[in-house]
Amino acid sequence: MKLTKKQFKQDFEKRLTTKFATDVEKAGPQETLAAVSSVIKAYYSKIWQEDNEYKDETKKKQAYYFSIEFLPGKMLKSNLLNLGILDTVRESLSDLGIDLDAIAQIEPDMAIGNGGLGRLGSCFLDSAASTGIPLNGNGIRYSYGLFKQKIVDGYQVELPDSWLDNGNPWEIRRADKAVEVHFGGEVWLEDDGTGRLMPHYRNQERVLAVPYDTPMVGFENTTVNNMCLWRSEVPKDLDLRFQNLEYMRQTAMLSAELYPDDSNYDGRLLRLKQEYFFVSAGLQRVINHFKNINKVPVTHIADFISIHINDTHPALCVPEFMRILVDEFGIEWERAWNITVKVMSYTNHTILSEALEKWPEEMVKNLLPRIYQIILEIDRRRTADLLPKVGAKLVHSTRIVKDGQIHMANLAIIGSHSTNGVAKLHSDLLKDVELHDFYLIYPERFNNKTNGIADRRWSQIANERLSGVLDETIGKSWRHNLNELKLLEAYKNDENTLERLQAANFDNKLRLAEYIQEHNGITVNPEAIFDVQVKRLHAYKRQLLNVLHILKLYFDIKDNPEIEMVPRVFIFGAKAAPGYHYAKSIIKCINEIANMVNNDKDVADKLKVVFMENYNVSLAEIIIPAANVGEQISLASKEASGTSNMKFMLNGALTIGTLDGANIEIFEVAGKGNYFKFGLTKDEVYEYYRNGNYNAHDIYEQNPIVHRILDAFIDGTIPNISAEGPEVFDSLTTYNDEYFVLRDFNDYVRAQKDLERLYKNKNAWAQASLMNIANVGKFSSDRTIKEYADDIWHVHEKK
Ligand code: 26W
Repeated sequence: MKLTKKQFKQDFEKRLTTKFATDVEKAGPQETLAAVSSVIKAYYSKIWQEDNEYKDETKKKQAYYFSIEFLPGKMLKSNLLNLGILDTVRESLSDLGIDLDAIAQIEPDMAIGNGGLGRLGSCFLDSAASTGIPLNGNGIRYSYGLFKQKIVDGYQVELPDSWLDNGNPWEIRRADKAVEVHFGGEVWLEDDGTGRLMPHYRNQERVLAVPYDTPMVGFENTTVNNMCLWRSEVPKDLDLRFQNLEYMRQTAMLSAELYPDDSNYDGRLLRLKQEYFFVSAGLQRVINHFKNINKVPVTHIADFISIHINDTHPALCVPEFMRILVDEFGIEWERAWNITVKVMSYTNHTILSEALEKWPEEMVKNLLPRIYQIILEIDRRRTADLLPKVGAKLVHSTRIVKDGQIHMANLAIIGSHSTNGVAKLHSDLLKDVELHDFYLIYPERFNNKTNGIADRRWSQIANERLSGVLDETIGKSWRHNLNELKLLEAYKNDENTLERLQAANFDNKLRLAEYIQEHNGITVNPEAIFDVQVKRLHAYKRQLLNVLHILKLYFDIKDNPEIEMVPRVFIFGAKAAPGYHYAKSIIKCINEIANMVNNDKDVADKLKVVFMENYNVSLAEIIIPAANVGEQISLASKEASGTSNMKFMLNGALTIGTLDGANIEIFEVAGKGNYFKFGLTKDEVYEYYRNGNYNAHDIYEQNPIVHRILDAFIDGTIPNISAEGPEVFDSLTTYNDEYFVLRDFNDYVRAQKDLERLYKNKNAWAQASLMNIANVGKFSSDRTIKEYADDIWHVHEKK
């Protein structure tokens, strides 16, 4: 949009008066932020309204991304950038003595997700809007987002994230579009007089679902899509029988809290309730909208909408859509089923069995009696249909209802026309191993969609220094099309460019060093290698492998304080699920090792270990641009894709990583010599599983370096871990090291040495860094979302 400084200042000052009865001089930072946000909202609202009209008039097909998590982070700068007014607004505010970045910093992170899954959803919504693809989000407006992490005595402590305290300037509450969602009670079927069985209900609990719309503003275009988040409330005309405090509390609780676990299936009733709540409300709204806009029968709905099931949490979309078609529109079962399968598609994000959702039949039956009947009927018909075609064995292994449980992944695969993994390796594993039986039955449904990132946030917003250098070197086309970064390759031997790229990184390191000084009280040397591992804490991600390597370096120094070593700063950011005891123990160990290393005179500034509290999207925006090295060291086959790996690459960090998830594709395009690969391959891992011949204790006994490092956990070398040390030690020895940390240790150390060697050669390192940036184009989520739109949803870009 076009905006002059004069206009903005006028709008801003007026808003301070009309909304807050104050002025530039007297306004506090919260008021300033609120007034700026409110002005910006007015700017995009017009575009939003027009785009909605365009969508309604053209009736073009739209896709809906159902996800129990989103992780957008802060919105102010992203909205400014996308509207094309970031510089104008920054300068205008500066004229008024206001620092935009300081104001932007106090906006709370919208943290209604845990990690990769939610962040991917937000990258997709950003990219869809930016490429003109009609894709809308559907989720839950949790009053409390992901907990705030505090480190106390080295331990993680969880504090509530009440992000709505100062209101949310971006959202619009749409009370007129509220719908009801029903739970429990009894259901029975009666002939409606025409021979059709219709459901009748008694004693159902009613919950009001109120949508809050947050605009997803496209990058310098006219598209504004919607992220619809549902809040649970008590219906105003509540049946007296339910008019009690406990019920009211429960109803309000539905959208109160995000489940802070992204690794383990949690079979709690409230979670199942949340899943049905946003699925039912979302589908009702989508179908209501379809009815209002299109004057065609609902049997044509597959030509107008597409529903995406992001992991299994929204898998109830399948039976709920069937319920609406069959019960509410009176569509015959087989026909309804064909429509449902056409409309639905599903993404799998993990092969970890402990994360696979299954719900006890009794629970589903009691909470969602009609949905339960429909699931049984789907399962019954499918079994009858397939038995003669594929045989009992395959039918049984892929059944939805089995052993008293409802298998949500099975429901999602069977009830949709597309199942995809999130990186090549992961999708292959789904076909060949994890979902092989499904693949045999429905081969045409399986496909890969390698993840991507909203590159504008991770470069243009998070790394303005680098962005500036890129503009000066290759022009600005890369800001619209990340593939244009390829132009940078021509400067691989241009010393001036290499120097300026490194200088940008150095400035970001200074910024991070300052942050670390302020928040951790640790002085770090900006000349050191900034070696970063930021992601949720999970055993399979192997933060522990990183830790063992740090201890190796530490002992190298202790043995020989004069040893030559490129100084390193190891930086961690990680939240552990509150109930994940082992992960919390690792955090404690990291913090105690940090204390030990950072305060050891022998170490001087050769080694620093920093655990950064409360890792979230905003912190990532400070850390990643300052990294030299990104650690992507999960056990091969376990990390479905990873997406921070792509953010590091975009920011010019080199990856040290295993052949897992999207690392493989990153290595492919980064080119030899520009990354550090180590460790078992997925085939070697599976070979160990087949043979059962991995023996971690042998490694401990036979490798003196490993022996000494592990002993440090139990012999008092590392202080203050009398409970956690033995736990970690035992996990690696007695319990045979589930994620092959010891098996990969030697090769990891080797790769780390290669890395150090390259870093000593400033020019060669800068070249490798440049090659990472130049080849990151594939990992823009603009590319990913186009693939979903073309191959799965069949929705089209606005021209
Ligand atoms: C039921 C609890 C639960 C909650 C969330 C189980 C599993 C999940 C997610 C599937 C976990 C997740 O976030 N997976 C990550 O998804 C990213 C986006 O595709 C990938 O990049 C990560 O590799 C994958 O771990």
